[in-house]
Amino acid sequence: MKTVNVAIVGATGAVGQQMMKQLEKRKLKIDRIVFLSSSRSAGTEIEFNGKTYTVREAVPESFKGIDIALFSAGGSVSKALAAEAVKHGALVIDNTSAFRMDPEVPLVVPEVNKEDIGKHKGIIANPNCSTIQMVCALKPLKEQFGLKKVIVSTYQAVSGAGIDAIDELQNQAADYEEAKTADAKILPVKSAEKHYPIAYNVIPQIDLFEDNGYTFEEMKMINETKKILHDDTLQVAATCVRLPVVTGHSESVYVELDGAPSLAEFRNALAGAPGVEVQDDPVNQVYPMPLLSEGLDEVFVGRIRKDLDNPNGFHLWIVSDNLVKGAALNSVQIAEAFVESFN
Ligand code: NAP
Ligand code: 3JM
Repeated sequence: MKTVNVAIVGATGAVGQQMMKQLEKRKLKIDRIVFLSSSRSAGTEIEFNGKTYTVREAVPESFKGIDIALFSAGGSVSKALAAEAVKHGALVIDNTSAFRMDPEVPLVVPEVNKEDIGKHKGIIANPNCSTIQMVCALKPLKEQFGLKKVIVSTYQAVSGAGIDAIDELQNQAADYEEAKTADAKILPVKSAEKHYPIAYNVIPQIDLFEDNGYTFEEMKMINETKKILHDDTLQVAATCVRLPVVTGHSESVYVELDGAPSLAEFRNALAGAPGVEVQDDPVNQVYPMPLLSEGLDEVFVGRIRKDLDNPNGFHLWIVSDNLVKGAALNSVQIAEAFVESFN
């Protein structure tokens, strides 16, 4: 495989740190790597592959000589700097929602729509974490049985909202009585008017509300799923909820298929899907959970059941590490596929 020069924008963040771990353990051959952040962390040192590197402030010139720029510093940073990176000849793999629905920008989960990488014009978008794990399971169902409708409720970890949200949960978690009056500044959304404690709580809001009553996180799941599966007619509804879990998003998903497979046929389709592992043995209490998925690459699927009323309906439970397959691993897989097949 060709050797590449890589930049990580947002290297000091929850996603950036996981990107470094993925690059350390996977197959992309790196010649030069630069670690970029805001001016706040510029000058601090980080370890990568046994060497010490100084974090630099991300500026347009940071991308000189860079082949692949992995962005995860928020949408405003991507909007300000992605075009600069492209101007310097880099391929941008963007982890934010800034460009995901841009028709010129492929939105890619390699196990699902790797071929879309070839359509890029300088930027490839990495989908939202909750979307990624869901489409990995939906793809084989769509291919084998046809997919008509998806209704999902998510149970999302605080690490999806960054390092400050992890700190907020851990600081509040010390005492139940204290949590009721806890100082909440980050969740549900830093920029929102009101904040609520997440310790000992469940918050049915991720990101800001849109005029239609859905949150932006819910609309991301709805629109991104249709784009990745190339199906505008697919019916999708989502309810996104934040839980006091550090890492690992869970999802309860109802699917309505065109066909009416047996439970065994449905399960086999999932078991054969790339990146998916079926963990489904209710008699022995085997099912996916966030604590068991932490640090792992797979999308875990369990609690597979036929709907009791609709022969075309099935229920499933999907869990994956939101910082691994939901963010860093997926971005690094896109980079690997790009270098291997599309460069
Ligand atoms: P985080 O832990 O809060 O880290 C934010 C990172 O962005 C830090 O490295 C920070 O640097 C850097 N940053 C902030 N402002 C910057 C600026 N003006 N210029 C350059 N760097 C800047 O957040 P995170 O969880 O890693 O998430 C970062 C972003 O990734 C999110 O906003 C979201 O858009 C995206 N994300 C995507 C997924 C996904 O599902 N694909 C999941 C989670 C997050 P300092 O250390 O200097 O502050
Ligand atoms: C901004 O769990 C989460 O909050 C989702 C991750 C996230 C995103 C995203 O990837 O969609 C956190 C903060 C964004 C965004 O819109 O880029």
